[in-house]
Amino acid sequence: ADFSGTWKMKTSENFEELLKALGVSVFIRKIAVAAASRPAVEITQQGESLSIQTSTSVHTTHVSFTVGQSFNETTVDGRLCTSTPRWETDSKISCEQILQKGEGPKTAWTREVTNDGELILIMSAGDVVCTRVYQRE
Ligand code: R13
Repeated sequence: ADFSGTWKMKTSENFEELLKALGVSVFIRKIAVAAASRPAVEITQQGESLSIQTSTSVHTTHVSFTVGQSFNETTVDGRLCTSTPRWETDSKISCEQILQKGEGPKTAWTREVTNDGELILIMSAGDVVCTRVYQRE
């Protein structure tokens, strides 16, 4: 599947609950939630290699990885982890995260491009699931 493009968020569910499950304090959470309501997501892809930049006014992340190969990233609350992305279907990447230090709820994400051209990002922490839907700009 083709994940590349500039994506605009359409809907988001449970993002604040996700941060709460990760132990982010209410003050910081409100800042993060406000910023995360208007992200700019830019994805480039060459075969199995993806580069994803997620920008907001207060916080920007950039990851590059090849599906099937572990890489370092940070969890959404900013903790260093080792991530292992794999194809769940030919249009869905599923990625488990293992914290490099300390303990916390189990975290993971999936990204899927649907038949109607939407990008669905699912992030989880323990049993809390956050779903964010994007459309190409
Ligand atoms: C700030 C510092 C505190 C921590 C944090 C976490 C997340 C975010 C901001 C912050 C934001 C995340 C946006 C995520 C998106 C994901 C996506 C707790 C480290 C800077 C407040 C804004 C947009 O859609 O892929």
